[in-house]
Amino acid sequence: MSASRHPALLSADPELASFVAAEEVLQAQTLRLIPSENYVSAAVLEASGTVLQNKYSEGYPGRRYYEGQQNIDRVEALAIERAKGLFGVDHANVQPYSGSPANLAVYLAFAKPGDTVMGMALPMGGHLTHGWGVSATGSWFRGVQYGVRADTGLIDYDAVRDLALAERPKLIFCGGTALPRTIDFAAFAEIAREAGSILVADVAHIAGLIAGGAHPSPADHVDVVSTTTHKTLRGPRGAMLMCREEHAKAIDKAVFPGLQGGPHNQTTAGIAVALHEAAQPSFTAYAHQVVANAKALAAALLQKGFDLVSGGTDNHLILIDLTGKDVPGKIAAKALDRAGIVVNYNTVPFDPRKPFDPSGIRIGTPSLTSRGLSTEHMPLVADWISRAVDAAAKGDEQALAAIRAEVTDLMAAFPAPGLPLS
Ligand code: DSN
Repeated sequence: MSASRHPALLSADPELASFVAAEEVLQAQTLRLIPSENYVSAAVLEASGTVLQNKYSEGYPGRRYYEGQQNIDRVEALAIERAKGLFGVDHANVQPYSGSPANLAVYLAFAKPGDTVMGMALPMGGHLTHGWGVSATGSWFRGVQYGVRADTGLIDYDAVRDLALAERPKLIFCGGTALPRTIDFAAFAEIAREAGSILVADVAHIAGLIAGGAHPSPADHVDVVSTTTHKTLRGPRGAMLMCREEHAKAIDKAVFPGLQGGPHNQTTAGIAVALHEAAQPSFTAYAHQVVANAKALAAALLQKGFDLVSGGTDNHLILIDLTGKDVPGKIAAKALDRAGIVVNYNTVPFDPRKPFDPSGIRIGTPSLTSRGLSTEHMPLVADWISRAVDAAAKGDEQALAAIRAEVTDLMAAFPAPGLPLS
């Protein structure tokens, strides 16, 4: 960070400013492969740090509990209209603070404590808030969970249907955090209809791909679409709930006053900008490039002898099963970090190891695609990952340092959106 980038911060709080500056350098110099992260544009960054921060706005546009909302109403209404247009939905609520509160609002709208709810098990690729035991959603509700087939790593829709018909859950969640394959929303809709359940598509990971036409849309199939705004969608840290008109009141009431207080207006503004950006042809190209890069990276990793859950990817995400490499996920992830490649360790389906020390690593291509890397670079990325995992097995810190130098070199040629340094 230069003094001119955040001069007021630098002068008021040099210590904190130095942490931000260090993070800017880290984000510029490293190859960021965490599939739920991205780089927002300078415009999104600016919109997220405005005087909109100074307002309290409990309520909704035109129906607030505070005066002085002339401009805030316009900001929120714009974000809502853009969300509806981009995702083809009747209604959008842009106030959820993030993905977990958004999902909790769905429970509040449609279920009572103790009701049965159904989602994908966390170790199979689901999300905590889909009824997993350690989450409030799994202790206040009775969570029943589906998974993937051991032989294919794919969702077994017949098993999902059998479980849904046996349990008749109030809510069924589809989507998750470690799913490398296309979600068949129509199949889930048929199952939910038979079981009499409300169907929720949690598309947090793939919202940008949906917006860009690189993944089928759930809009015509599900009751509620829940998404964060900061992953492939490339907005600020926030969330949205979208639904058909018939559910609009229940959703709005659940978000406010059911669960939250005043919306974070500065975030709403950043979401509005991100939605505008996501409606441009360049974003369609971006979304397709994310998938093309992930497929090319998966192919290159397979060539290097890696075992990938489900054998590859249809989207932005790849789940590497390191069982055959004799390097567990956490050791590999930490070695990759030292090599300048940022990933997260992750459970793989039927993982014999514990979640805090699992067998896999999860990677994805949203961030590197935002920097302009393309399919031609993916063999090199796979080579770095392979060399780093080998180095981790041997404890070869010199090899990791050599990879880090190569990574820093390449990243310098691909400036990151929103960052001054590269
Ligand atoms: N933490 C998010 C992810 O990394 O996928 C899910 O909430």
